[in-house]
Amino acid sequence: MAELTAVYDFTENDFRVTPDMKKNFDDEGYILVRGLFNDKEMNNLRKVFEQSDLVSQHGLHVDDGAGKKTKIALWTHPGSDVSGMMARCDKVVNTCTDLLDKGEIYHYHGKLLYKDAFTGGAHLWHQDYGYWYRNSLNFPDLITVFIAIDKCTRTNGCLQVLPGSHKCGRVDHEMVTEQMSAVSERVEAIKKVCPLAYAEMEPGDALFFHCNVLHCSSANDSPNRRWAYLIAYNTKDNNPIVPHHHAQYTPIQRVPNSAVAECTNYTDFTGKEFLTGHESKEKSQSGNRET
Ligand SMILES: O=C(O)CCC(=O)C(=O)O
Repeated sequence: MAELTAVYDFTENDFRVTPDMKKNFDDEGYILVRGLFNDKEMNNLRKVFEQSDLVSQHGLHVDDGAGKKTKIALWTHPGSDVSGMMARCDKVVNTCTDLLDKGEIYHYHGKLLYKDAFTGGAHLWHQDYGYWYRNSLNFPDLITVFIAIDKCTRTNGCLQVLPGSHKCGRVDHEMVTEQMSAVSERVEAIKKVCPLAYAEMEPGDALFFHCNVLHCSSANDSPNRRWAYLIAYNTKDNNPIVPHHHAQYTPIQRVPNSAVAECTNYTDFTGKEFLTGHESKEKSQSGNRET
């Protein structure tokens, strides 16, 4: 089984999206940037997720259909805690803007996916646009950055992707227990021409991927936690027709990269607007579950 090949190292002072990175993104649907966030920045982020009441107050558990739960906390706007600074900082926003290349982007939502040791559930094969499409977004002009909080390996349920699958366009999805899943016959057919690759990552690595890339992750049967912070951006020109549980166009209040390490707000989540269990159930009933 392959590993990702479009891999770059973050360089502190001169990092930018190069023509090679852009070509990789267009051809493969992703790039992996090693060390986008350093240890100091990641330790600062961990304080938000580990020492505040974010998980206990806002965490939701979704059945993965195999006896385990996928666990998620999801919010609409970035806010001004450390996770918000990450979502608003230049190195993330510029990279997403340049890779997508569709003009101004805005924060569509952020989420913590906390896959705990032995108990963390699977994410079934899907495209993010497979369900975001149902949020009245006309174009697949969205990008996600997956930031590894813990080491992500095959044994603790790292992301698995089908590079190049974004070129298939949006494929049909259906509800499987409580998750939206791409139709399995089509996934198996696409795997033959877009072979599966594992996104093994170190803490601070960031995977930028297009919203039509097919991806999944397996359950965590290992003794090692696998938490990840995912930030989704939509384009201003693709503002949803119908307001819903993710953000309408809202300009990003940009901050310099230094704001991530300097931020000392770990507990004030003013403005984030968390998805509640009630809203989540409603989405599920309309076939639009966020996982
Ligand atoms: O974190 C994971 O393992 C998968 C997350 C994912 O696929 C998603 O949120 O769309």
